[in-house]
Amino acid sequence: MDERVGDRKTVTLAVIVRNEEEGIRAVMPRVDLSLFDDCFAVDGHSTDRTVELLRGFGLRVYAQPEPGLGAANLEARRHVRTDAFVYFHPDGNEDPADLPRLAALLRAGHAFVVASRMMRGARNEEDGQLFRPRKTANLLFALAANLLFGHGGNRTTDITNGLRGVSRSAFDRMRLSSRDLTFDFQMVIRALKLGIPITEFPTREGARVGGGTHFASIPAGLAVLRLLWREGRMGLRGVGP
Ligand SMILES: Nc1nc2c(ncn2[C@@H]2O[C@H](COP(=O)(O)OP(=O)(O)OP(=O)(O)O)[C@@H](O)[C@H]2O)c(=O)[nH]1
Ligand SMILES: [Mg+2]
Repeated sequence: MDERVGDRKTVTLAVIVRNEEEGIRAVMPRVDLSLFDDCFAVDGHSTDRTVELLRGFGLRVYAQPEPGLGAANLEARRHVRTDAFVYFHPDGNEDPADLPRLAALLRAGHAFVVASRMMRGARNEEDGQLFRPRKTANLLFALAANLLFGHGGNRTTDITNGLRGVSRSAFDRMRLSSRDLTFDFQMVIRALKLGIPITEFPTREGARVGGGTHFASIPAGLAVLRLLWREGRMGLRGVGP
């Protein structure tokens, strides 16, 4: 729990997006913006109608100054004025029906809340397949992070799901620096190192609606491995200068 337990916290929705016009058309009508005290988007210089569509849904849209998913997430933090905020990606993978639960947990004072695709009751995009390389890699990285950095029973089951919320104070304590796709994993590692409780609930991952992925699996896995190495070298409780 965060400092002022019992107080009702204010929460922002931060939509993180790059070239997702089909996803936005399909997903944003199902997002209840009234759940949040503030809503905006951070766009990665989309070349399709993403920005225009988001403005049509009443969102302020900020262009990220540096490239990369992590850079977009850091830019989002600069515009948050509420106690906590939620990252949401309207490409079809994330279920807008999870947003009330995320907002409620943050309002109740939970410092870091992750929708997990890997726990009991959840569904991952590879479930139902015989070979699940992405899920297996994800679970192995989670195991490594828990063994290396977890303490006091705090643990992760899903290191990379982008649907998550965090209090502003917990986020600032994490001193995050990843500019690329490793940002989500760095958040989890820093929460483990700092003993910031990770609250998870099961989610069902949907299929991407349109467009293509921004991240190929093998380079993504290697980047995550390098991050794990760097975080290990920084010390089991170290979060950098
Ligand atoms: N602002 C911003 N958003 C990004 C950037 N890269 C990816 N995104 C968004 O982040 C979300 C996650 O990227 P995806 O390409 O869907 O990654 P993924 O979910 O692992 O891959 P899929 O299984 O294909 O959906 C999507 O909503 C993207 O539009 C970026 O550099 N800047
Ligand atoms: Mg996706």
